Amino acid sequence: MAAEFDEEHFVPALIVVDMQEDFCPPNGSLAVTNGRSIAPLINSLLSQPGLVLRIATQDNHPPNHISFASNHPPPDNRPFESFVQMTNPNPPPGQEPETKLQQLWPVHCVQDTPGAELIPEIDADRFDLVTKKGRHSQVEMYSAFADAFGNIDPTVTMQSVDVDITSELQAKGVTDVIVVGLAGDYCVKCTAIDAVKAGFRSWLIEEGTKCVDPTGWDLVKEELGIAGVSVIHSDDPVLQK
Ligand code: VGL
Ligand code: ZN
Repeated sequence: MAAEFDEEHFVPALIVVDMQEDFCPPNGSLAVTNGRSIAPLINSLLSQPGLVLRIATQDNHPPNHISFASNHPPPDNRPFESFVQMTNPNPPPGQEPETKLQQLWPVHCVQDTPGAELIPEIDADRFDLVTKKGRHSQVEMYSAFADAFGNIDPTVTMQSVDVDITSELQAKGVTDVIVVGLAGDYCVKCTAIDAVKAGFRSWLIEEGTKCVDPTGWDLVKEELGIAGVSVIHSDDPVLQK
């Protein structure tokens, strides 16, 4: 069930996902077409007075990250095409570690490199909180709520993320999370879905994102709807509150 607007209980936060140089033209190693073009809309959202928390996420990988195609031997090292198996290094107590297929990417957002920086077009001064994710070499982390295995408290054992954003949102009494940024079919999608899992109403602004593969967006929207995320336009009444 998609989120419905509840004016009586509406405490919104904005999450701006991965607006980083490596995801933007002209020089990003994993540039999303027109990625930079959504910055003005994001800045106008950031200036909305009703938000109680404005969060930025940053992909922040070590050089030996499992998602980099170049860290694997041929023939399984083709960015965008190859997959490798990864194993949950932090399985729940008493359970066998789960395995998953990991899609491979060009090297991107390496810790302490220019490609990992937020793009200067975004009004970063407005963020209350910036969180870095994907810091564990053996695990993918598309959303800042949880890694690919759904581990939601990775701060202690996995070094996957530096801030527990669920706790931060709860501490401010947030009911609704509005999600924008890059890329619509990966980190934005997973952030919006994990926000539902974490107990928030979740809204994804269609004009506030761009996809690695724009031709797949309709399918992604179906997936989002099934997961309980509401995909809205930037003129939606929810955003005027
Ligand atoms: C992302 C692929 C790999 C994203 C991050 O920000 O959507 N995509 N790492
Ligand atoms: Zn990444």
